Amino acid sequence: MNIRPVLDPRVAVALDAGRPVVALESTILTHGMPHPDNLRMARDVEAIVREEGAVPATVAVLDGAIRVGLDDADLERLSRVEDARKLSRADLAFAVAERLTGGTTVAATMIVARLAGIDVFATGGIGGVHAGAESSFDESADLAELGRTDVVVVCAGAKAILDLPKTLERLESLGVPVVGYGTDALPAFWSRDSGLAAPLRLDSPEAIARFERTRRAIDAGVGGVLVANPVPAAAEIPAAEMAVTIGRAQADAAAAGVRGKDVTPFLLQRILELTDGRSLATNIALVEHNARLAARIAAALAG
Ligand code: PSU
Ligand code: MN
Repeated sequence: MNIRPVLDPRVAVALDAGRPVVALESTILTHGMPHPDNLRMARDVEAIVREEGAVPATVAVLDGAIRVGLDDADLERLSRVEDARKLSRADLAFAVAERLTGGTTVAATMIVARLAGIDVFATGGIGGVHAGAESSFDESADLAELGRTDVVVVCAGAKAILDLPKTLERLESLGVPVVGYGTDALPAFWSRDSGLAAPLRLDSPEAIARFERTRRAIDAGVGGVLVANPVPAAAEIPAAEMAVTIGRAQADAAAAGVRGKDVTPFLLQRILELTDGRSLATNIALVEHNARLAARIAAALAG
């Protein structure tokens, strides 16, 4: 027996017709932002994808069903579920077998997007190698997924709470192309410039579509591409300013003994508190910006 994802009718029709579809993750909703900002963000992001002529497909697991494309009632419910799970690759089948409800991470959303036949996916920032990974071994499953699953992932770079040089090294080892969009610098989520160079650079959705078609023409099973789209200048918090806040949040996480999948949500929440909500406004702005670019890439790939 095959367990197929349940496609929203609008998503199914668009995929059948070869029209652009953009997958969206849901851990950002269940674990990345507080209610009701998370719901507003999810609605705005879907509206932006539609405005660009593509169909949004938010991915989540609801009562054990792998869903691709949620309606407003689903989004509303998911935005307030208290005990929603954070579902990465290791958790997906478990959530289905145990009929659980949860948000899918970048890794799990990539898996589901590929199963559904969706080529482009927008998120905020991917997970990566955590600071102190040389002793904790904490590396997000997002990296290995990028190495094996064929999806174009649009993000604002890796979160500056991570060890960015190590994250770039791992992506290179895994064979993942990292493309700065319109920039030579690797963006760092809240900031436009991490101080590190982006390994590759492309300047238009059409160029990204051409690159993606070329990758597939050379080899199936090429893995993901990471498109790093800098946060709009008006919403950015400069890296030097973020560094102090991030350092405090990391120290608090260590003192509280936070581990495993709780690390990322803890740090995001703590940074939100320490910046009085400014980091949240930046986070929402960059996700919306990524959704728009992802829709344009999906259109270029479909055209
Ligand atoms: N980006 C955000 N907020 C988030 C995340 C990303 O702005 O909450 C989530 C993503 O779902 C990503 C996950 O896949 O954090 C990484 O968690 P971990 O480091 O435990 O793999
Ligand atoms: Mn981890």
